Amino acid sequence: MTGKTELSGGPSLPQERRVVTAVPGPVSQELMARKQASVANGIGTVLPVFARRAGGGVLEDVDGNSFIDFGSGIAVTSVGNSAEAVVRRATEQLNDFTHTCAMVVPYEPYVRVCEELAAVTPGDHAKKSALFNSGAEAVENAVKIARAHTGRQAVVVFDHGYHGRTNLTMALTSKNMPYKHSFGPFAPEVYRVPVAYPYRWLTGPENCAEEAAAQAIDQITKQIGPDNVAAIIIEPVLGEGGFIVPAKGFLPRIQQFARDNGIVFVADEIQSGFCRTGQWFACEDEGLVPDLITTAKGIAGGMPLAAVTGRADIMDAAHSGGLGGTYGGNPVACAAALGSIETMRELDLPAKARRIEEIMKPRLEKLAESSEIIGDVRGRGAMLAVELVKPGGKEPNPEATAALAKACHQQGLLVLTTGTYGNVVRFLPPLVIGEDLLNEGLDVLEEAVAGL
Ligand code: PLZ
Repeated sequence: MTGKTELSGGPSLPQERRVVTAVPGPVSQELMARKQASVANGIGTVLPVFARRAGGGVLEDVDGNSFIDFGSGIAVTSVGNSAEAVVRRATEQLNDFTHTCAMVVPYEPYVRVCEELAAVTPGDHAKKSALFNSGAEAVENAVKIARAHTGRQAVVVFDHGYHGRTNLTMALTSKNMPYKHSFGPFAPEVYRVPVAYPYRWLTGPENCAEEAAAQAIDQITKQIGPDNVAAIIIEPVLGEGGFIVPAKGFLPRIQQFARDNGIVFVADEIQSGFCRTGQWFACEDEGLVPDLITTAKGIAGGMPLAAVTGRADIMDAAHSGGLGGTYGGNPVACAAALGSIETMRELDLPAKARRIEEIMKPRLEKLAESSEIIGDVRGRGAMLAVELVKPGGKEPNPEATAALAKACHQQGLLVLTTGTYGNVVRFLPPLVIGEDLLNEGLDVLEEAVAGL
């Protein structure tokens, strides 16, 4: 159909769920034995099958099983695992050159990605960007830039926040297991304050935004002193913390406080950005224009690329030569990003994400009505989740969550869990997934919930 080879994960890959062996099958089991012998234990596995091809809405394993993909490699392959424009542009770039080091000899695709970032991120002020390899690296650099700009040191983050696994970003990340345990000491001058988590706010969701903002601002004021704060960093939808959508009004209040006190407001859109929530960036939902925005994951269709984008005067606070890295803004990754952004525009992926919500959310809500262990359904666009609790209350139910994920995996549906309490099943389908597959995935989920 497309002239692509058999092994391509592109459009030639059958868009179907197919379970032909036990999960994991024999070939995956053999590979797993080799993994255990040669790969460090610290590198975990969610679904113990080995990938052979992936694309559209499916992932095919080495035993010939085909899974409906509700994970997108953790919100990365929004355009699919081998989108045509990504493959074409990255291949052309591979043929031209793989690397010069952007700090040694620059190249046009790097500049073009920064121009695109200025165009697609919120706000029409003058913007600049710097490119890196991973989300954690982008967050670290946002902190460096904010410190250079303000001449201050303290960084404020939130309960349930996740920002990465490097030393500084471990300090910014809230959850001990598995991210921090035994890996300290952590970077200093990091302070954590409450976030407006409606489902678990003690006085109920109604006053959550106001009370949480008041508490956060009070703690910053009393415990740190706003004059000492370089940056406030928040995920507009908290990803690893459990797909928590802060109660409406919370984010604008925090941003206003930052503005009033000369603090750089950083939106970490590494998971929520690039069309995932039905808008180009999740912070647009409440009309926020962050000073800096960190992106990665969805930006480049699976190639490693990350960015800090923001107000030109803040971005320029770091001295010449003060930012960089050998591979940051690799030309092949930049070409892939241009293909990814082109695909997002051409296919109107924000609209696709909204359509996914339209299909999924009512079915998830109906499922929650019929099940006493689904306590909450939340999220926006194609960043949706259910929070599982013990019957009759709100006590987190990580056991049922793990069992549910496993039951889905056995039936050929790849889902991921998340959450501070390990009790959230999250849904992050590629935005290009077919509606039939989406519905079939929901069928599998419903049966799995019924069978718990
Ligand atoms: N900020 C908001 O979601 C990465 C983590 C997976 P890197 N989230 C997935 C895992 O278990 O390691 C993430 C994020 C937000 C920063 C990061 C970090 O991005 O590209 O993984 O470094």
